[in-house]
Amino acid sequence: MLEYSMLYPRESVSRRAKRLDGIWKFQLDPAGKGKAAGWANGLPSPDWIPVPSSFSDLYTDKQTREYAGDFWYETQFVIPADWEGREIGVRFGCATHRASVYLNGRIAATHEGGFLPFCARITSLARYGEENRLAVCVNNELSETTLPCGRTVELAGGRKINKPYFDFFNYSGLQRPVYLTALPRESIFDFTLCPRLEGTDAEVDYEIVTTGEHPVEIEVRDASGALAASAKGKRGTLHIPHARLWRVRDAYLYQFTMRIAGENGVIDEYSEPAGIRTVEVRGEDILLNGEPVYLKGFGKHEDSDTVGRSFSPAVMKRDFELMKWVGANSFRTSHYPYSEEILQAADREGFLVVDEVAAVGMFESLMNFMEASTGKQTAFFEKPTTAALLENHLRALEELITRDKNHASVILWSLFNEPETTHAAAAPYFETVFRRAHELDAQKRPRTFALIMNSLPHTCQCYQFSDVVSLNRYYGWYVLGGNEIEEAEAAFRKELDAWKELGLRKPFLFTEYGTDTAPGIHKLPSAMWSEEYQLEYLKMNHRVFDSYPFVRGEQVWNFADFMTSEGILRMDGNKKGIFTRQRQPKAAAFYFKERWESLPSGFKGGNG
Ligand code: BDP
Repeated sequence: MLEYSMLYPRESVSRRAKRLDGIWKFQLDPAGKGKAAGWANGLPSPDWIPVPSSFSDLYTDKQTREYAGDFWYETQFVIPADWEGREIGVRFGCATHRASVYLNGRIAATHEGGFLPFCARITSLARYGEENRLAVCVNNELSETTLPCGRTVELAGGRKINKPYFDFFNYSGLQRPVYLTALPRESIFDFTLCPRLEGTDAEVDYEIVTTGEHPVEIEVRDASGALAASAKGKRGTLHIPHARLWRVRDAYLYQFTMRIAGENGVIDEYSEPAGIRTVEVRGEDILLNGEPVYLKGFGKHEDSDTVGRSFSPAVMKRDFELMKWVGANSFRTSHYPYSEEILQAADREGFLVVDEVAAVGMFESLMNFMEASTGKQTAFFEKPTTAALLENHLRALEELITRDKNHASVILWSLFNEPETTHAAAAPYFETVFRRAHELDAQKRPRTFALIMNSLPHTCQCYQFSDVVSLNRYYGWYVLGGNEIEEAEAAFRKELDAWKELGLRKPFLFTEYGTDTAPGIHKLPSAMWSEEYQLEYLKMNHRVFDSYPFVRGEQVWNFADFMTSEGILRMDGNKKGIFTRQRQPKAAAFYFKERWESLPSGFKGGNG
């Protein structure tokens, strides 16, 4: 079990959660001397910065934008006097990629991994009724033992630069909201919901973990506030007669409220909205509430102009509006766990989420998107560093599943993106990660990973672990592009025929396919990079998908154009968006709208 609670910071009769977001102090620490020099007691010559934000695109000089190393944040706040006696914490939505947190000059917490929340418990370091100084040393270096993978190299002049093994800009910093929290000494630490359907009723098995021994009760209210079920005890089953289910694009949420009851009233109360649904894979079907669904949607990024990877409620809203407009029903959180607020929105909107851990770049290459199709192999899981990587991977998985396990929207865990799978040494690594996901998830959701172009039926040593086989394929772009598109189609069909031959009886999902497309470039006849070629390519891909009944979903790469490292294959970032980075449609968006809105409701047995 994790040493801090992953529950979302919500206020209640017994809980306080105060946003610390705003303008903080900020200073780069290229020599890495801040810790020894006591910067935790006050930054020597700080700039100012908004929190949350990604620092890179705020600055005009290249060295800051591309900065790799330690960098510091500082802020001050008063902890109310009457909070004394409670458990006080500073809860970070994320710190990319690792952080050391100090309160009043003393270390309060460290955390590894840049896309999941953690809480620095500061009860004993806090000064009550006074100002407190919070300092955070963040580090954004990449390595082969931490997630996501890459390298950090030192140039001759001593400057460090990052070399990501992944195709998105290494935005970093305090990119999500930060809260000051106060909880009662005895509190609700975690809870797990596991729904089953019995005819028109729902049975929801639950478990509540608290930090004490007082009795616990739970109640469920429907959207009108009426009591739908209640139970006593730390574990049990809630019986909800005639339950209204959570469905694709027709979400219904109940409010689950847990209480620790004391001799003198409520000790702690925590409430969370949650949907009731089941999910399972049976044969080639992905079943939601027992009915097959066909996934229509996107691989996405948390990425937009100026704010980089920082959580922006406005961008989130726009993205959901666009996804609804285009007729999508799903997305993958490529290539890292997204902000919790995005999953909460998916719950409300009825979107299906493929929830991905930040296990990307486990293929040693600065251009894996190119090199994978050349058949390059990198024996990534046979290194002296593999054991340390696995440990970090398992820890990130535990944090992810603990954070996201109660979201109805999360239907599939994605445990890697495009790892090396062609060496036998990958298999034990995969087996451990896949097994752990099942152990951690009470709902036993299906698991998958996105297969890179060289992970083929006859070369991949790991597809057998997946409950859903997810393919990232670029026939007609990285392979046989442009004027060779007929050859691309033939090669694509040949690969799918080979998968069919294996007779896996599992659903297949396309988690990536796409072409870089410069918005506004029109060509008759089409040429690669034009809006016309994007359409031609998509139509070819869909023709192929539609002729294989085991293909149960299409998530095009990417929802929107996004920023990457600079390089000869990227012009102001990756241009595979169906929307531009400013969230306006390319021609392909109108084509998707037509296709997705007109796929018959029983498409491939589905109702999505
Ligand atoms: C795949 C990666 C993705 C890239 C994409 C591309 O999974 O992150 O952005 O291809 O090349 O290699 O556009």
